[in-house]
Amino acid sequence: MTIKQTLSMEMMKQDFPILKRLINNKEIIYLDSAASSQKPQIVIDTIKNFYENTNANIHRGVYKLSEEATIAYEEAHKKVADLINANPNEIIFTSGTTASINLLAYSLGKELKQGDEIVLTELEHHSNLVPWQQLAKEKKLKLSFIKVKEDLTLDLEHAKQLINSNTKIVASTHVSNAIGTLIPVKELAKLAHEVKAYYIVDGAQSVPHMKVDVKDLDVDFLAFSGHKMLGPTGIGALYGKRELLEKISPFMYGGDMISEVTWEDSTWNELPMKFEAGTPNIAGGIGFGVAAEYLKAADPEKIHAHTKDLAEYARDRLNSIQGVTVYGPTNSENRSNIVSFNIEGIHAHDVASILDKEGVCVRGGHHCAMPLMTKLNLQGTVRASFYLYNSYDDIENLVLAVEKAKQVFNK
Ligand code: C6P
Repeated sequence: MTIKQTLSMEMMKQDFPILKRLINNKEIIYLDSAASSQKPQIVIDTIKNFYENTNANIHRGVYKLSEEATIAYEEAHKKVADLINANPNEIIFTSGTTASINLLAYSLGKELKQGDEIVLTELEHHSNLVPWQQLAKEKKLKLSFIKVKEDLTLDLEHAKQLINSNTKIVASTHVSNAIGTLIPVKELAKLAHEVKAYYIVDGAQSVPHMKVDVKDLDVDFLAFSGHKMLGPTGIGALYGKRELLEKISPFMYGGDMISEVTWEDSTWNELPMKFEAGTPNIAGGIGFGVAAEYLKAADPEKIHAHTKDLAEYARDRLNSIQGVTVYGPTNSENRSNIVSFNIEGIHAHDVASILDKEGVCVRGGHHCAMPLMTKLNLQGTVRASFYLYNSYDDIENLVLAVEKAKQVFNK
């Protein structure tokens, strides 16, 4: 099976077998791709085919199966690199965004000393907050947060005040998974580099949805997850500029990441193996590569335009329902594919459960962004997130399900 070029978004849905399934005799309206996306047939087939025809460990055997597995795994790095305009040796396969950020907190953390500063934003997912928070506690570093303004966009003036000559790391998400705000990462990269700090981007919600060019954005590190971008679970990537990956310490020690080992000491393998200790998720990596290739063929700019159109339409439709509050930046330019909302008087979890009965899959809760929810004085929100297989019909179903939830709760 080959990847189709320039797919129309409507045709795309046919590539996702799970979307043909009926639950309670209803078509699945899948609006939770920010949590995890569905997988196209070609990714599913690639993984099955690997286990049926190629399965062997990589970088070890001299026999045919191992050679083929090694080539496919290395090609997968190239496919993922191509999607973000990186070089294949700048792509480290990890188990996902969380693992990539923890790797950085460990490896960069070794360079930091008491009094150094880390700057994050108030929009971070726990994965890009807790590793830095714990590092700061351990090493007595100063941790500060760039504020979110009233209009729910990032306060760049505040960023300028916080980032100073003691700042060693600036880390931000690219898109808020909780309220959908787009972050001006190019500007933050400039501010970080002016003081010679590293700039790290959590791309979990951007790489699946838009053109992310690491050279153009000039980010030092970018973390993202395969399962949110049509790939399998348990695989993701850390991009790092080559000279930085060469400089920093490995995170895990063991097989495959070494060059030479004596009883006393060891030297490290070349990139990306230096950071890929042990037998990796080979089938997952190969599936991830095919997912990246599929996304590139579908065109990230078109995906962004499509999902943003859907999100804007959903906002309008939801805003027209009495008792519904939609959150997110007031200016559409700063919004993405994510629409967060509440129905007055109904807990987000209850809304999500009723929507489920109508076949509509959404997430309700704090979205792993508890400090942000506290700041916004919210217990949680209902979140609909759109992807390339969604359509305007899905939004009409969402709206009907929201009306139903209001009826059930007499609102
Ligand atoms: N957000 C959501 O429903 P992992 O779990 O490692 O693949 O991704 C973590 C992560 C990091 N950063 C951002 C911005 C994210 O959105 C996520 C995952 C999911 O919003 C699950 S909490």
